Amino acid sequence: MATERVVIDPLTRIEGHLRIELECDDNQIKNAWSESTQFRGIETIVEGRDPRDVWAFVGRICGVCTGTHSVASVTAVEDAIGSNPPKQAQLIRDLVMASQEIHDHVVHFYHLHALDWVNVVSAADADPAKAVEFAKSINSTWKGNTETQFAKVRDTIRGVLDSGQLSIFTGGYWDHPDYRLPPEANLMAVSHYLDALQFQRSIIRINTIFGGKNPHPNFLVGGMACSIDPDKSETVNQVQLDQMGVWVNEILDFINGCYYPDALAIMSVYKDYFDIGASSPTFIAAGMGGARYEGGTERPVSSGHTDIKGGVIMDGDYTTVHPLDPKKIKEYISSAWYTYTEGDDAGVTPDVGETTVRYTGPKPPYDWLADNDKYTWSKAPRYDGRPAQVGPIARVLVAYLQGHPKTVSLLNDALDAVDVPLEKMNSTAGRTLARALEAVTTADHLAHELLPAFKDGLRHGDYDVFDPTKWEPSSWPKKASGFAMMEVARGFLTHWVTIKNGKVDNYQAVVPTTWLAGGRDPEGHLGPYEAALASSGTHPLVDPKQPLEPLRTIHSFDPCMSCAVHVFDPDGNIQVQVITP
Ligand code: NFE
Ligand code: MG
Repeated sequence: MATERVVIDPLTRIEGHLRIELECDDNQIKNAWSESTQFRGIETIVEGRDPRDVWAFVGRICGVCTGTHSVASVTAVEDAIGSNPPKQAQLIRDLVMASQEIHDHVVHFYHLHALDWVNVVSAADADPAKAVEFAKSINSTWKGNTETQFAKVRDTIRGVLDSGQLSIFTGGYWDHPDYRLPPEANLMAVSHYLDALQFQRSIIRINTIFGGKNPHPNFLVGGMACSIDPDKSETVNQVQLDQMGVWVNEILDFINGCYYPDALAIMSVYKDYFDIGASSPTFIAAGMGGARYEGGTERPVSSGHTDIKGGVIMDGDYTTVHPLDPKKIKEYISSAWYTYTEGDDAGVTPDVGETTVRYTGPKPPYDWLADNDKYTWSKAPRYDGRPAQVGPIARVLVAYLQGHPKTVSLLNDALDAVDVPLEKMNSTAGRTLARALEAVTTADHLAHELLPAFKDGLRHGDYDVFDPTKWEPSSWPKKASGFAMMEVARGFLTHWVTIKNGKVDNYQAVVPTTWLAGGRDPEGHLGPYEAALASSGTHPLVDPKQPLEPLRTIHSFDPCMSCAVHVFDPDGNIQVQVITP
């Protein structure tokens, strides 16, 4: 069979603009290109500005992982100027980041990824009583698992189908032959999809309390902008802390009783996806999810999971975790529309990174980008020359290999339940399962470590949330540089700042989705999205008009192109142009 070119553009149920070009043969993907078609350039916007303002600009890199870039920014600036935020301020940032991560994982699983596995149309045929039985059989303890609720959802779905307008479910590949769940499982999952809409709206109010609003909460170089005192009406006080306790309990109920059992059960049904979508076998994590990590290897972790260190799993060797050395990070642009003073095949470390745009692609509309060396706005970060996977899968593997008790016991149980070995976590199903598993450990950390530590500080009268000693630029050196390492929902995030005479001289963000969605490097290594689709040569694509299988694999990374880069056309020689749901 002749090689067939397939373009998926836009790939939807993600944040931002992603185009995937594929070459397929015999219903299998043989080559793939990950193309970010939107330029944003926020790194250049902050040059010349007051470093204390940068958090507000870079926070707008993304509305999905909202707040993460702001926390990375204030941390990098504090590293540069030598500011030390008080412990309570650090704990507030950790609470905000942990809530954000849980929120993000739930939105991803139910609203962005679940419909790759769950068939909404089939749910119309379900028996609500049997759906309750199904929920019990997978150990789902969620309060929404009632016959009344399931009947209501089923009737709503029937009504929507009868109307002929599928609303938020329009454009799904509902007659694709590879939807495998029974109607009752589909009904339960759609019901949980709707519950998750309420849940994510409710729990993120933790961030509105500490950050004043959400998305884009307020932050502050040297601490936090919210004052705290349990006894005052105008500050974060006891009433709000009690309310937060209620939301944290909701988080535990939903994650442990709904999200995790759903993800485990669904991935068990699609077990062959542990053999599909293996990607770059190097994994980077600065530590565990739900915690913030300061500075370099030489500096201690300020708070959070102090028992887990940053680490790198190299080249698929699951026996050793190497120390994480941020000096080994370089960004390449040989496949991206930028230029470097040293030449476009150079690798540049982010402390002296360059963001010089040079678009050399075709004038839109275009048919096919991959014939050009440069085909994306996303740079290609490499660790010691290697493409690397970041995100829940990297964090879970690094924590597991370092013996983090909760991760070890959960992952061992999960691997037993689906009956696959550890190495198979490098797969489409593995990434999805790891994200759910991490939601459990982060919820546990939030409820049982972070919130109690914060309240304990209050009990001892510790209301201090700001270090004023380095606020005035006159207290800074003439030239300073700093960086921050974080773990955010999609993975390993670093921000790098150079300050000269009180202004930002250079700013670089090396972002999880840039690690994952970047294209080829000068050595020809594929980026992780590309490798997941193309490196095996056997990734299925049964019907190019309904590219459900590559969608499952790309969604398993939880793409956010707005973060990654901080026009398309349906005509021409392409055999299939697909608009995805
Ligand atoms: Ni826009 Fe982000 C996260 C960051 S990802 S979502 O999580 O940083 O690349
Ligand atoms: Mg960048």
